[in-house]
Amino acid sequence: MEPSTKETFEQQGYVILKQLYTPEEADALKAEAAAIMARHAVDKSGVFLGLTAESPLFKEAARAPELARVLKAIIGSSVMFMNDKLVFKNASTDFGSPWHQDYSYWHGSHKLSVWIALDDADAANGCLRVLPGSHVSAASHDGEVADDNGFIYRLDETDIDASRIVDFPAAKGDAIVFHDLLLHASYPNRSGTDRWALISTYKDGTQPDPEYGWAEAAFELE
Ligand SMILES: O=C(O)CCC(=O)C(=O)O
Repeated sequence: MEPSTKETFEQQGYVILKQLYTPEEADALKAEAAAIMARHAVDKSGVFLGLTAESPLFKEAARAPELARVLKAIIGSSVMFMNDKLVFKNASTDFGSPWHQDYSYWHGSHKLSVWIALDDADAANGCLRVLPGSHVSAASHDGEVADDNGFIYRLDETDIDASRIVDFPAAKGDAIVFHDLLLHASYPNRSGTDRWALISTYKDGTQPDPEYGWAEAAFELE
């Protein structure tokens, strides 16, 4: 028998959703993100937080029926959207994100992130990389932080067993839902063109947490 979505998630720490959005929907989200960012000063970190807070299109995407179905299968019936961010790599912001667990950034209850390709992504332009099964324990994040690229919590590359890494080459619209202890990173973008991704974070609405200032647009999925 095929493992269920929840079983796969529990074993690997992630599940892949091919074409969660159509290429046209991914293009529309990218255009909307570009318009939002044009209204703001955007720094070189390659991260812009809070798209759903500004855009009904992003709110619609955050509660897409297929996504809600998968999140409820993993989390249970009370699923809270917390916030989203655009992680944009381009010709000038081209560094690979270092290995890390998102849990380091928020603590509290465990959360799920959904990384969604807004451009086709592969090893040449910075696709996501994950370490299956690494979500079962918290790792020590004592990597060197001297490059000014954000990601204050990170592991040294040498702490990662390279033989276990799985790359996630994605067509735009593909998504990966992952546990906040799953170790992940991305390749540098050596292509000179865009590699934009949307990352949305969700939690079990029944679990207590501190007030998170970053979760300004939180809402419960229907
Ligand atoms: O798309 C990427 O480069 C990964 C970004 C990431 O892991 C994060 O922002 O937590």
